[in-house]
Amino acid sequence: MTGISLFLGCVIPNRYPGIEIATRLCLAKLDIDFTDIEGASCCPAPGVFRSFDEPTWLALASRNIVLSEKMQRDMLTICNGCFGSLSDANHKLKTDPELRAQTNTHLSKIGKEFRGNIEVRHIIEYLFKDEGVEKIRNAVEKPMELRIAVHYGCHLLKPSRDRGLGDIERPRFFDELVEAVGATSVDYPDKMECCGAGGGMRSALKEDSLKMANHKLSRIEEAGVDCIVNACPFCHMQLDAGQKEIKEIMGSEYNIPVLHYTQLLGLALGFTPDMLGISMNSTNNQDFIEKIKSLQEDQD
Ligand code: 9S8
Ligand code: 9S8
Ligand code: COM
Repeated sequence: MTGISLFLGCVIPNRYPGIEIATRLCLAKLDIDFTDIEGASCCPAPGVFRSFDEPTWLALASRNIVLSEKMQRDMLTICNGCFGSLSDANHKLKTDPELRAQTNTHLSKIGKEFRGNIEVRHIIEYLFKDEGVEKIRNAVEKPMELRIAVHYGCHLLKPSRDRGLGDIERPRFFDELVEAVGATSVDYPDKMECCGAGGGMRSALKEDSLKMANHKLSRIEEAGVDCIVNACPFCHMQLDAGQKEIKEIMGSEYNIPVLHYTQLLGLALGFTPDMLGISMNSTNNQDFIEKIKSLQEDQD
């Protein structure tokens, strides 16, 4: 199999296009062969579709997988939700002949068939396993000497029996990728807790969902970091736009910058904050942008 296909999902192209640009710039700079998936739809979001109707979830997810099968490329996701949905669907359809036959009946109406011959990947485990920390470290042009709170999010690691990513209570692979760019991953209490957005929480129970984000943000604030780094646009939105909403609803005030890993990596690979759309966040910390610029200039 040569190369990968890039699955963008919904939130990144629509809400945080800077993350899409950052991903494209990083993949190209690392010489990773990637291509777009023409005609891809929503994965669909696991917390919503899978919870309501499994056959519909599998039909929609398998249609996306088949588009990548046609190109003979593994699928690269840059969102925990997309990874959870597509890799779980792929796994189920590969291992359950009955579900596969049912799903293929739906797919046949649009002239498609699930074959089960590709893998679904998440950019963090992909960079860690297939590219390696050493390659990232060697590619860094502007070490990002920042103190960082890493937020894994839930669907990257769970269900753990299917993910095979080792210790899910104290994982290290994401932290190692963060440290490869010259940063320090700062430990903080309740690091593995959910951001509160997933499973439809952010849409259905906004206040409860923000309570969870508030708890997480307060722990991160106490740890004293320059920014939060995540690998999921839902977590990104919750922790970024959520800071404004928390201020309005609960009064707690934060000003913690939030980056997707591809934006952090992009900075270390020499792209400017503007090129990576970092100021398109809701929580816009000008001091942070200045700090990055001066870190980048020092190394010129
Ligand atoms: S697609 Fe539609 S809503 Fe979303 S971003 Fe990630 S999960 Fe898949
Ligand atoms: S954490 Fe819990 S379910 Fe999830 S992955 Fe992204 S959103 Fe935040
Ligand atoms: C969270 C995805 S990343 S969902 O809200 O659970 O579908």
